[in-house]
Amino acid sequence: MKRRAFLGTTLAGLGALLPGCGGGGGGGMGGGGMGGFMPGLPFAPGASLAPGLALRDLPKLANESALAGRFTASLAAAPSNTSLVEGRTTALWLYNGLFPGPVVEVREGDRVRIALENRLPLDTTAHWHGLPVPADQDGNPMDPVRPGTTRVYEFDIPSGTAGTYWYHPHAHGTVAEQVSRGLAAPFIVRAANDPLAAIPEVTMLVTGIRLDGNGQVSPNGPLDFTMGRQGEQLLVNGGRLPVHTVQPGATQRWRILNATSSRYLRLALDGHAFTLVGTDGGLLGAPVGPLAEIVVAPAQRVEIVVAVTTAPGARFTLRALRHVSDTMGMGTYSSEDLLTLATTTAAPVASIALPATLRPVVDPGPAVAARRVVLTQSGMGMMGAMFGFLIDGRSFDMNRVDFVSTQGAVETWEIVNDTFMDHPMHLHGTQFLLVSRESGGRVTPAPHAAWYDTVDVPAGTTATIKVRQDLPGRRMFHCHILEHEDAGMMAVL
Ligand SMILES: [Cu+2]
Repeated sequence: MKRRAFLGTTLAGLGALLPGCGGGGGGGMGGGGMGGFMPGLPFAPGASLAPGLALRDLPKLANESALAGRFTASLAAAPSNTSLVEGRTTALWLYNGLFPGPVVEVREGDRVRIALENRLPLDTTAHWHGLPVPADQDGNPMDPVRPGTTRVYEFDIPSGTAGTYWYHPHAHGTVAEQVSRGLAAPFIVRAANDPLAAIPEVTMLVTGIRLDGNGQVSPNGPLDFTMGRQGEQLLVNGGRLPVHTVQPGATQRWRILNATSSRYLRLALDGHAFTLVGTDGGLLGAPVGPLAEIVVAPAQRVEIVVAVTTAPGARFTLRALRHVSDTMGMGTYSSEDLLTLATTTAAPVASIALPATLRPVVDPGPAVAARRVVLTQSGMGMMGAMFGFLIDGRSFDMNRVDFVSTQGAVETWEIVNDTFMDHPMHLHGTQFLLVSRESGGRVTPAPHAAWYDTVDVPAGTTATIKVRQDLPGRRMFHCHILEHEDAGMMAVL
């Protein structure tokens, strides 16, 4: 209560300072008054953004190694003129010319070697989001890959890390721009023994796109750097409102990745419930469900099992339901359709039963250290933002170390959000457990044990996590609203 009251006092009347912020009509904050961006695409969609095409199967990054246990590949990040809407080509930045980028698929125990060639006009890196790779191989902002150069990343995939990850640039100050222009792709680690191996699976990478009147990816403005990028249309595997067609009665495992810069995905599928089987760091101890909806914060992933209706020739909509991500309603996103699930007219197939247990999620044991990290806001932020968002009162400086942990030591972190916005906080180098949440003085234990690398910390609340870094080196801790990260909401562990 105290925190909310404080926020209310601090922020009273702010709405009057923001031009065009009338409370977000049908299209949320992306509408007309926000610097001329259209809430929808400005042209009759042709080419690849036409709605209603079949859900694309994302191409895999080819393994150039013939040796068992080796994954060797090449990525080039480069400008690419791509036909997204009719009558225009859109200047994107892509991995290997693909929108979205190719899926890296490896197995536990593999030795990975990926060469990244930077053909962009600015620094980039490849960050292997969520994977426990050595600090100097993790695409930190301190290790930029300069334009015209190639950097080889090399790391092992430990056993027990099977799960759904992703990769994206982490060059400081331009992450939001690089991702919004197309640089993001899934990274899937397969287990030697997957308890769900019998269930057909689909990877769904959710990204956002916002084009200006010339069909170009519109740059972020002050409002975007304050609230996160506004007014994007959601795409699944690079397609708009794609149709995913399955046989009636099918059981499917969906790996859903939130690769948008700032959009909370509150997912619901008409006529169906979800069974949650995995989070950022892989499978849960046991299936959780049925769930009518599930929130996937920016950068998070979920693995869900969907028991598709036995009705033939039916259609259902997967939606990102209305979500409010701040205490003033500025970051209000109205419900948006994501995808159509359609059943064929064939006879129903037999459903596949889920096992009662999946794999042990082992608590790392009692904490030997406790840390309290406070998120606050200041006046005028960087990049023209109306607020700066700070971690322990500081803005990012890559030459400073903000926190020191002991390698191998279990810690609890209380992450206190004293700002008016929700922040999905991401820690590099490891996965952690959510212990509890506190809101208005009430503590709620985590409903089940699950591995995360990104935890949402809603405005005015506290999230407590339990974490252990097994590898030494400098790790990033930051908000995964990419505009906040670029504007300095990042610290060095
Ligand atoms: Cu944030």
